Amino acid sequence: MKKHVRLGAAIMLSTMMLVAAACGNNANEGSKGSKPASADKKITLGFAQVGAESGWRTANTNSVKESAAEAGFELKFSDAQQKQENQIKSIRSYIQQKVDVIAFSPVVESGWDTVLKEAKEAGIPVILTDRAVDSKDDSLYETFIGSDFVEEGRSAGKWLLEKYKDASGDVNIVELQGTTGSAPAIDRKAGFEEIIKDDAKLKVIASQTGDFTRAKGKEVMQSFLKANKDIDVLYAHNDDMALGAIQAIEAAGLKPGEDIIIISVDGVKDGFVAASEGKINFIVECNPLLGPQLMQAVRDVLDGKEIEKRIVTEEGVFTSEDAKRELPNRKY
Ligand code: GYE
Repeated sequence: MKKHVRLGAAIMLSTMMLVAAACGNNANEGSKGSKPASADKKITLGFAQVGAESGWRTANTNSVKESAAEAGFELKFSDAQQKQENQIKSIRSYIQQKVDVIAFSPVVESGWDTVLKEAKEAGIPVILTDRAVDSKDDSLYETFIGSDFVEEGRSAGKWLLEKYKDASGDVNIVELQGTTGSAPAIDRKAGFEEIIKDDAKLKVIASQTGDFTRAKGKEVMQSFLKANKDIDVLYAHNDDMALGAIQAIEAAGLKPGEDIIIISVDGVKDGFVAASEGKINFIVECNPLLGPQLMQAVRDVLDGKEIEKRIVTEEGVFTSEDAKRELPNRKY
């Protein structure tokens, strides 16, 4: 007993010493360093969002707005309705308004150099969130915060490869691509193809864009079903398109998740509901909650700190069973 008391006291003492040492360090830092630049004035952040095309996007917008408010930043927010020209207009207006930092999620990969150069000449740092640009000159932006979409496509492909490894005969796959020319559509397609090419019986028999929306997902799936008698698998680049497709599959008298195996990407709440009902078989998560990392990056850039050119978000994968367990915890 006594021994325990003594041990406890020793632990407490060393903890106190550690805490004191840590406090001492902070105090030292405080006295020698000056206040960070970002603490001097109210920071204005201009954020040019893609649109409101999906559950993922809504969660992403909320995360940006909430985190900006928490950080005490003034947020200027615009919704480009999935049109590049609208995003370019917003970025130009942020340059004119002399915001401190511009952040945006580029709707497509190409065609940004001119406006990015304008921001650079105006001395306004740019942060990319969620989607990448294909600019050769990476001095045009400070960092790109977002998921590894190629890896997401690979995860989808790996699950399918494993599922059909002992099957005989062709596996006919239809693919609903995201917005044409967008980083997630290009990369999720490429990652998936890279994996499934190892098994000749896995065949993509039709692939078309559904623009990341439910309405388009439904419409394109209807045409896939009309044109193809024997669809085994649907690979949808996001949950919303998968959810639209599920309506088309059910309307055609088929059972989603059984007659047609469904894989999607994102992991928003509605996707999880469908997965827990067995209608989606596999979801690759893509985390939309980028707000906190973005606000940190804004501060770091303004404080002149070194910042990684690429900040990758962490995410997981979920089967129908996992989705059932995880559903009560999904916040978005
Ligand atoms: O997967 C999709 C959204 O860029 C990662 O955009 C994002 C994608 C997301 O519309 O649902």
